[in-house]
Amino acid sequence: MTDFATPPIAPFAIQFDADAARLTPEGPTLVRRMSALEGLFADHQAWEAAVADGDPIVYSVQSSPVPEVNRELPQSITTIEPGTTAGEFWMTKGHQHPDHQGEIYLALHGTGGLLMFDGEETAWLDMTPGTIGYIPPGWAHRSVNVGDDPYKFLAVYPGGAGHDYGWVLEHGMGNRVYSTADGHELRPFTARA
Ligand code: PAN
Ligand code: ZN
Repeated sequence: MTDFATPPIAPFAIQFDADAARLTPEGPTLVRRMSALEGLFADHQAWEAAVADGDPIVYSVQSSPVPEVNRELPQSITTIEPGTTAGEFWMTKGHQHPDHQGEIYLALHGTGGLLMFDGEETAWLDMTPGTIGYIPPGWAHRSVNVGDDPYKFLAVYPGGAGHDYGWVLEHGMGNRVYSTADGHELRPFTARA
């Protein structure tokens, strides 16, 4: 067998229940409430009001037990609750992988979108069940729930890629995603007010 500096984990099976949007065996689950999204919505006062009004869960991420280390390939299922803050759809924080590596998302439930930004150009993919969104190396990425139901997707990513959230706070994502009478609309990024 190849001599790795850090020995890989042993082969094992993961049960993927698409209906329940669950991976078994389960690894850690991360819950992000509104207070964790400071500085991300355009309307800071509306964000503060939502934190004061029960600090709702915006999204959760359930992982399999594959570790986030170099050469391993972890998976997770993210569930974004439906909602808006001053018209801006609820979303993930968004991040850049410091070690620029690609990632795939498979949409499972609901109606979402995958917003990507490489520092100059923005890309948007509509995500409905069955869509695989491909995130190329070097593109920061954020998921947005643009529907009335929870939006759920599976992510598979290189374990050593890392997650840089500061990059998105500093550079934004190129666009913001707002609710409109007949769906959603992307508007140019504005710093928060
Ligand atoms: C995803 C994301 C997950 C939560 O697993 O980490 O959807 O989004 P934030 O990490 O931006 O809070 C992924 O892209 N992993 O690399
Ligand atoms: Zn990622």
